[in-house]
Amino acid sequence: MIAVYSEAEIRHRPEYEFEGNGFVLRRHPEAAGRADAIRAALHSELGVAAVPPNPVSARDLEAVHDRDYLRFLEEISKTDTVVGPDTFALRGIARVPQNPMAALGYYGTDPATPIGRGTWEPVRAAASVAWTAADLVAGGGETHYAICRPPGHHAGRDYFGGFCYLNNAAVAAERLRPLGRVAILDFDYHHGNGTQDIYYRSSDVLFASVHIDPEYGFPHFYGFADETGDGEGAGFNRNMPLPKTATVDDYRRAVDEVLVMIADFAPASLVVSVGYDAYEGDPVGGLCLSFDEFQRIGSQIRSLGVPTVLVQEGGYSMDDIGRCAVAFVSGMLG
Ligand code: OKP
Ligand code: ZN
Repeated sequence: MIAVYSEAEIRHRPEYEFEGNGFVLRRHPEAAGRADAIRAALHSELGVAAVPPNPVSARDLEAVHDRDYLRFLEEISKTDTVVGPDTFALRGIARVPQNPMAALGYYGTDPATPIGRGTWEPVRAAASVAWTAADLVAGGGETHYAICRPPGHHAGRDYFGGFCYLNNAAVAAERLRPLGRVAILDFDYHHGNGTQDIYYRSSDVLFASVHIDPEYGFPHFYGFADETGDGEGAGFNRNMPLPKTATVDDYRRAVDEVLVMIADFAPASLVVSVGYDAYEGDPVGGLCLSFDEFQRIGSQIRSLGVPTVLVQEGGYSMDDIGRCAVAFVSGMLG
């Protein structure tokens, strides 16, 4: 296994997120050092070495994202002050404001996802990391780890939100798609609404996710069990929402079920949106998963026997994400 990691990722430094409960700003949990903590732990504990990415092309980004959205992100990232949406377009508003401060509320889903000078470079670096790891998997049929930061699974074709700007998992999936059917397994604590949305009408890319019940947790409006795909994609989307009180057995049952579905789908390759925020000690999520449970999930995924790109999403315990990653990867390596 090779880890792909870019030193540019650390230059994304969101300072605050808006918390509705209390109407206050609080310290942003998507800490700059997250990816490097994972890189360092994988290297020192498991001897997994990290390589830098090759830059993702505009064409490969446009396979996932809307061109105007990409242009908007790149331009607004040049701003000197940190900016974010404060007025949101609801229910299918079609007109994109000319004023970039207003357009933020068209393209953004929440005030937890700030943009400032230098956002574009690290965000693009994370997409490059995902693309490069997928390229290595495509070339060698092995499993590799894209240590992406910021995460990507809440970003859609033309929107950012939930700490995400570009959908790294979809960038990886697009690199693998020409080789045959792609399954995406998302076990981040939060539902991967952006990834679901990108592939909702596709039958050659299966999206399956285990996550907190959206009634209780972000992204609130997506991730319910009755979202099963649309048109040609009907039957190729699977959501397993779990209550906050879910036990390890509940979690295992949900994972078992999506793994059966993925095995039946017989994908040529697999993308895993890896989140460590269902870890019992996570400050943002915090479900019931221990280190051992991450290892177990890793070995279950390994037993699918499919070449896999691991794409980093959430996980916010700076004390423990390294250990979560080591446990998960030791399961993946067998
Ligand atoms: C990103 B990933 C604050 C709500 C905003 C956003 C969570 C984004 C998680 N009350 N929370 O899936 O780990
Ligand atoms: Zn998450």
